[in-house]
Amino acid sequence: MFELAGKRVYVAGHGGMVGSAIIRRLERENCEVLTSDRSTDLREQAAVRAWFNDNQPDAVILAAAKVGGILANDSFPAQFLYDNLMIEANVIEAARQTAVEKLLFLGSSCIYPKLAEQPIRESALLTGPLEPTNEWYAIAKIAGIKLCQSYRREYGSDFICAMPTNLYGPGDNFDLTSSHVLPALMRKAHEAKLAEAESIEIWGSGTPRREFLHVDDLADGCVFLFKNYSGEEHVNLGSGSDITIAELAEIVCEVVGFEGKVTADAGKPDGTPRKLMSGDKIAAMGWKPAITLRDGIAATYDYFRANVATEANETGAK
Ligand code: GFB
Repeated sequence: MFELAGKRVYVAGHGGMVGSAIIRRLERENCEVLTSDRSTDLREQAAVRAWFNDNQPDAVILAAAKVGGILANDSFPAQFLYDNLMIEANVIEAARQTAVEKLLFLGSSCIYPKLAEQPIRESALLTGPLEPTNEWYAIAKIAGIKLCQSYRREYGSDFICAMPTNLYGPGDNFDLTSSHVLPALMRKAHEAKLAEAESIEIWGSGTPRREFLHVDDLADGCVFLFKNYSGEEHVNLGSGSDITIAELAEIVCEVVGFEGKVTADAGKPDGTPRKLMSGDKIAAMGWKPAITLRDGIAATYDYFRANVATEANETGAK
């Protein structure tokens, strides 16, 4: 439905894990990719308007966001709400003002009620209370969906929304205080292996279930939707299966080669008990993910070792 070839496509958030994966994927589309540098603060309306007026993109993929794991979400509620509201409002409005032909907004599976029926269908949005640890981020993302829907209704803008599940892959944040679970466990297992430690600690009980999608699959799904979907309802983008955090820790330890124990820190939050999304809607359109969790974790570990694990870590190994 939408031809990307020959188009000027602005990827907002190109420096992040998602934005950089989308740029890698767009290399196969024969389009011109535009990015903005740090001098354009997407939270500042005037700066965003000026960038759009100067660059006149035909299409926009809005992957810029303040993101983080459960602790970061819980610790910085104002930043997660304000930054994300401002980024999405500024980019979406500037896209309308400059007559952008198509825009894709990226949300998050945390928009759904904490106790939503599983697997979670798109229609579960706004049917129940949110998970408290990330309701600030969730409300900002729900506002982004509603902006796209309202612009579609009022202005006829072809703005669509994708809801990714928990993502991981190259370019992820491996900082133990602000990251999501998968990169955190990878770093813990890697450092424990080097230090010949007896155990690593996971947060919470280890029983929550999460669905993980490799960011290259996410990027492929986004480009698929960009080309093939035009509708008001957001579309889930996931892998279709979930595992417990304890099971995830086991796989990560196997891939990393850490053979010690995994212990649980019950003082840390579990968050939502389960978050498996239904992928029926995008599957019916003809898209499915390609990267298995184990392969994706192995590839991410290669990335971690090459780009994140410091020389000091490696030479510290016995
Ligand atoms: O990935 P994560 O931080 O985010 O945590 P959420 C997932 C689960 O892993 C929680 C547990 O039950 C954590 O308690 N966990 C165990 C750990 N060990 C660790 C660890 O070392 N680090 C981290 N970070 N978790 C986020 C939301 O929720 O998901 C965001 O806060 C966003 O808003 C994102 O939606 C996709 O899945 O709980």
